[in-house]
Formats: sequence, C-alpha cells, structure tokens
Amino acid sequence: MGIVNLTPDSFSDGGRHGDEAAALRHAETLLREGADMLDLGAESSRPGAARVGEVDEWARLAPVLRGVLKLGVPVSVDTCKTGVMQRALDLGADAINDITALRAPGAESLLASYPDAGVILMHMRGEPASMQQLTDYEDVGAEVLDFLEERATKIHALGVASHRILLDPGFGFAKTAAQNLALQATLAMHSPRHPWLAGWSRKSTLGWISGAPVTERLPASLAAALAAVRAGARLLRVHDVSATVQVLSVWRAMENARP
Ligand code: HH2
Repeated sequence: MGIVNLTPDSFSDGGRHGDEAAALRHAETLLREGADMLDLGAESSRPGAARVGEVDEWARLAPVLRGVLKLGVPVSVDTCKTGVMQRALDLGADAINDITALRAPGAESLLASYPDAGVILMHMRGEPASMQQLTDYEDVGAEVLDFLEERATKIHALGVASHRILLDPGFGFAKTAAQNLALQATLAMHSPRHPWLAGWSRKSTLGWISGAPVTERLPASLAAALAAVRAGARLLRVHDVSATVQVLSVWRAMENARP
C-alpha cells in the first residue's frame, strides 16, 4: 500500500505532495514502483497533530481522489470522520482506513451500508494530540489483539462481511517504542482472525532503535517491513514503494528457494 499524504504537516512528507498535480504524479510513481493499492490521507495523525475540519479535509481529498480513482487500482481513504467516509465511498473509494476503528458516531452503520467497501480497523488510544500520554498497558499485545477482535466482531455483526475487514495494530499510536516491538512479537505468535496491516514506514520507533532521523529511515523501514511480513502481516503501508518491493522480492525468492 503506497501512501499519498495530502497534508502540510505529515510527520515525514508533509507538504511534499500538496497540490493536486503533484499528488497525482506521486500516486502514479508509487504504482509504477509496484504498489498494489494506494492510501490517501488529508489529515496528519502524527503525535500532537492539529485536527482538520471536515470541509477542509474533503477539499484536500476530493480532487486527488477523483484523479486517483481513474488509475484502476484499489484506493483506500485514511480518515476518521463519518462525513468524509461517506463522500469518499460515494465517489468510488474502495476502502476506508480508520485509525479510530470506526468509533466516530455513525461510522459503523455507514460502512455496513456500502456492501463492497473494505475497512481497515486500527488500534489507538485517545487522539493523536494526546495519545503518547496513554501508554500504560499491562500487556500491550493482549490488549490490542482483544480490542481489534472485539471491533471486528461488532462490525461484522452490524453487517460488514468478514472478508471486508483488515486489522492494524497501530504501531506508533499510543505506544512506546518497546511496546510496538512487543506488540509485533505477540502478533507473530497469535495471529488474529483477520489479515493485518503493518505501518512501520519511517516511524519514530525505527529512529529510537537506529538513531536515524526521519529523513534517513529507509533501511530501518525496510528491515521493519520484512520483520512484519515474517510476523504475519499481509499488507504493508509504506512511503518508499520501490525499495520495499525490491527487498520483498529478493527475500521471498530466498525464503522459497529449495536445495
Ligand atoms: N500510520 C499513519 C497514518 N495512517 N493508518 C494505518 N492503518 N496504519 C498506520 O500505521 C498509519 C495510518 C502515520 O503515517 P503518515 O500517514 O505518513 O503520517 P501522518 O499521519 O503524519 O500523515
């Protein structure tokens, strides 16, 4: 999954694809590099990020979403606002990627009413502005897995078919670096009942481990991508598609080779 951020303030690429033409060019580049799908976001969720109103979020999203939907690949929209979800689905978005796991009023029933839409349910506590103060867990792996299974069960019961649901442990969202690592180790041992997505790309845990600043975390992101696949991740949300595809293809060829 290639990331297309339409924000001035994303943690690693804020303002880089600000205008519509630049964002479309970026989306096309990610597809040429081998992305299977695109994730469009117009509100940053980095720790401490300011909230964006629904009107402004949609104004950033709509023109680029219209263009990207013509590229013929699945497109998810990264939003936690029910109104933005509805407009995106009406325009033809294939999935909603929600860092709040459809907890906004009306979001669950909205998704149930679009029978073909996929949904990514992510674990987070609180809001991006305050989430890094909410990292007190007894057992982060068990708590996140329970949360995701509960959300998936509820949303399935409301009418979202099981095969439409993807889970995401939410690396970096209300978790310390050590908790992110423990969480992935738990997922490696206990796979959830739905496929899961890993979003490690350029995140601060990788800087904590390697000492690399955000602009120099490509090697760290690639190592994390491989570790996530090995732990069972089925989808990788990444900024650097070309390098990720290359690393995965070599790793897979070697993993599958037989004497
Ligand atoms: N991470 C970010 C944003 N959305 N969605 C899911 N499902 N999983 C993630 O790990 C995830 C996400 C943060 O990355 P980015 O979009 O590059 O930054 P920002 O939120 O600052 O725009």
